[in-house]
Amino acid sequence: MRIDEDGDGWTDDVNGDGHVDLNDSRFVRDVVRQLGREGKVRVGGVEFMGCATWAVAEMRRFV
Ligand SMILES: [Ca+2]
Repeated sequence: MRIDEDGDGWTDDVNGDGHVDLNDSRFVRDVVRQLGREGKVRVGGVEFMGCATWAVAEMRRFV
């Protein structure tokens, strides 16, 4: 999973600090984990890949 709402092919500054870096991946990870704790999604795992600005999660919506 990568947040790229402006479609420029790069991860967005999701935490709004003006930089795209590992902290954005951490932010996404924390949001995904929180959604899992709240029972809104089922999280299979969250981890970072090569590029520090990528976060990967496996999520399945409850049906
Ligand atoms: Ca940021």
